[in-house]
Amino acid sequence: MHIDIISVVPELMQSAFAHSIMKRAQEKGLLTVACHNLRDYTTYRHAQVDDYQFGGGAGMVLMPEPLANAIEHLKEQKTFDAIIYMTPDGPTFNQKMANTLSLKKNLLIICGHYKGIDERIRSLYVTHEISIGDYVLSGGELAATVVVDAIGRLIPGVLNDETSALTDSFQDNLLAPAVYTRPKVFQGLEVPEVLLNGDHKKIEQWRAQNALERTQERRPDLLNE
Ligand code: 6GU
Repeated sequence: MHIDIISVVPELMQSAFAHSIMKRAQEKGLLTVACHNLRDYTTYRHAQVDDYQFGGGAGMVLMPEPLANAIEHLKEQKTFDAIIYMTPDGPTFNQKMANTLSLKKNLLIICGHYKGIDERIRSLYVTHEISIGDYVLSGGELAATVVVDAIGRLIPGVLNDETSALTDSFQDNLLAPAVYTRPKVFQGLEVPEVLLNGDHKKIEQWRAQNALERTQERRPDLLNE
C-alpha cells in the first residue's frame, strides 16, 4: 500500500511513522508513506496557503488552489482508491473502516488546519471523510497518524504473528480478553489458573468468555451492532 499525505505541518507525523510497527511495515516494503508540504504547492507570495473566510468569522481557511495543485500533481503519478479528508465533521473512524481501507492500494489523505479547507476541495476531490472522535484537534495530522497506524498494521504480513490482528479488540465487535505475563503472582494477585496449565481448548474457552464479559460490562453497545 502507498499513502500520500498533504499537510502544512508534515513534521508532526514523521516520527509516528518512523518507529515500531509502522517502521517495520515500511522496511518490509508493504507500506510506503509520503508526507507532502502544502506550502510547496502554492503560487502565492510568502508561501501563503491560508486566508480569512468569506463572510467573516474567526479562523483561517486553507485556500483551494494550493490543495488542488498538490492533489493534481499526485494524481498524475497514481490512481487513488480514496481521497480522504480528515475532519471532525466526518463519520467516526472505527475498526471496520480500518479493515476496508487496509485492502486499498493507493490512499491520499488531506489534513486540514485552522478552520479547515475551502468547501470546493471537498466537493471536487474528496471521496471519503474521517473524524477520529467527537472532540476538536488543532489539525488533521494527529488524526491522520491514528488512521495510518490502524490501517498499516492490518496490511497482510505487517504483524509478525498474522493471527494477532484477528484477536484485537473490536475485530469481531468484542473487546480483547485480559492478558498476563510473568510473574505468576504480583502484589498478591494471581494469574488465572487456566492460563497456566497448557490446555489450549480450555484457554480459548476462557478467553472467549472473558472477552464477552468485558464487552458486556464496558461496551454493551458493541454487542447490539
Ligand atoms: Cl480528523 N481533525 C480535526 N481537526 N479534529 C478532529 C478530527 C480530525 N477528528 C476528531 N477531531
